[in-house]
Amino acid sequence: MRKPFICGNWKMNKNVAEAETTINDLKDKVAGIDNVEVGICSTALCLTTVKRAAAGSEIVTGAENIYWEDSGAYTGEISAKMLADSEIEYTIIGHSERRQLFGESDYEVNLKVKSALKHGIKPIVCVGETLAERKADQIEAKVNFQVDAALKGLSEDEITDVVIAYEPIWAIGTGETASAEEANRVIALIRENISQSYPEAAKKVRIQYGGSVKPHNVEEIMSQPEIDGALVGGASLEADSFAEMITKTA
Ligand code: G2H
Repeated sequence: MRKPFICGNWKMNKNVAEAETTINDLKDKVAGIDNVEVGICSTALCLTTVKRAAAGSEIVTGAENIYWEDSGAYTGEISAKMLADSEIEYTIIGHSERRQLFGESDYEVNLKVKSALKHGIKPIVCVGETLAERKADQIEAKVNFQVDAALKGLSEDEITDVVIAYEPIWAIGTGETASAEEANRVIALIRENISQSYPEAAKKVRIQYGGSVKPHNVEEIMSQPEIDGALVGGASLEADSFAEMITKTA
C-alpha cells in the first residue's frame, strides 16, 4: 500500500555539469521501474538542472533545506514557494547535519514543514538519536519527541504527505548501520506514536531508514515490513550504485 521511496541526498556535492551527467545516467538505468519512487535531493544551485535532466523519467526532485518565509530579506535562503514555482516535489527538513552544524531547532523544523506543505512540497523530515542517547536507552523518547515537534499543528491529511527518515546520527556517513531489525523496530515505534493521534495517517505515512545504506545492505533493509524506503547519501552520488539499490528494491 505504501510505495517504497528511495531518495538520494547529494548533500554539498556535485557541480551543475556533474549533476546533469549523473541524472542522465540514472534515468537510463532506472527506466521502466514503476514500483519504487526514485528521488534526488540536490543543492539549490543544481535543482533546476536536476529537474530538467529528469524530464521524461519518473525521477522526482527535492531540495535539501528551505526557509519558512515565502520571500523577503533572508539572505542566502530559498523558500518552499520558490521550489513550487520550479515544480520541485520534495524537500529534506531537519537533517541531522543541519541540526548539529547549523543549530536548527525542532521549532524551526515545524515551521519549515508547515511552509513546505502550504506550497504542496512534500517534506522528508529527518529524526534520529545520537550514540550517547542510544547508550542511555533514549532512542524512543528522542525520535518521538522530534516527530511530535515536526508534525505539531498539522491536519491528518497533511501528515499523509510527510515522509519521515529515521537516521541514527551515529550511522551517518560512518559505514555503521543500525541492523535492519533494529531500524525496523524503531520505525514501528514511530508509526505507533503517530497512530495514537492520527490513526489513518499513520497507515499511509512513509518512513524511510537512512545512514550508510549501500548496494550490499539495501535488500536486507528494504525487506523489513515497516521500512518504506531509504534516504541515501554517499551511495547516491554514483548513478551505478544508486541504480543498483533501486533495482534491488524494485
Ligand atoms: C545520512 C545519509 C543520507 P549516508 O545522512 O541522508 O547519508 O548514506 O552517506 O550515511
